[in-house]
Amino acid sequence: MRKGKFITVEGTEGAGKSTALKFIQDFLEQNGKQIVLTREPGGTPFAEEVRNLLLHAKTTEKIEPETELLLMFAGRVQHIAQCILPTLQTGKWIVSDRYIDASYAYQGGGRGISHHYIHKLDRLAVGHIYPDLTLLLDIPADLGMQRAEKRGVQKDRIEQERMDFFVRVRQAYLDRAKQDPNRIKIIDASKSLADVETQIHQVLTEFLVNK
Ligand code: T5A
Repeated sequence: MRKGKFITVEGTEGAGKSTALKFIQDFLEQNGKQIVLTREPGGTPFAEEVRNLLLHAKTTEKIEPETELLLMFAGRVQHIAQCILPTLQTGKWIVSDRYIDASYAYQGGGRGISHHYIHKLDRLAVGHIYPDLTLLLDIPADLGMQRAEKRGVQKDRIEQERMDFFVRVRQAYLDRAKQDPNRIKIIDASKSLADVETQIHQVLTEFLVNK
């Protein structure tokens, strides 16, 4: 049985997830919640190895979109079984940097895999382990990339995609938010950090009142 709540944070590259996660953790802890921060791909030792393969594979061989998708789901199954469910059962809250919506956005919108294909895997591998709340940090793809590039960190395999890939990813995220507005709350991440934090504060406050 799930006693804790499950929150995910999503967005295109450079939307400010890492920055927002710290704010979310602090806010929830100040409100008496015990938080476990995790991420996808990754979140368990084995799933982190899958992440490494996905983002930093040494081969120059073309990685098929379906291979990428299935690896995302392989790591997710491990993450759910070894981290998410056991944590929620203890009453702690999970805050995950990305989860299922990223597969629809990146492998669906970005890579062009059909919704039907992803949905089938979703039903099989994720089932009812859906987040209670998702914060979608929305930012135009070019602005997100500018911010990400400012950090001066070397790009991983997916970050090296062309701009039109990230434009499609963003659109797929927005489409999902439209389909599930009760769960997915859009945060305008193009605004200043203070403004973004105000928006997140508002969404979390409402969530705590209504949960
Ligand atoms: N993936 C993942 C899939 O393809 N399918 C899947 O199913 C899943 C689960 C994972 C990759 O895997 C893909 C998606 C990704 O490509 P990741 O670890 O989530 O990668 O990393 P990224 O998306 O690459 O996240 P980044 O670390 O690049 O971006 P963040 O965390 O969104 O951005 P952040 O917080 O580092 O901010 C970027 C810069 O902007 C500044 C920050 O200080 C920082 O310098 N900033 C702001 N500047 C001005 N105003 C604001 N409001 C700002 N907020 C932050």
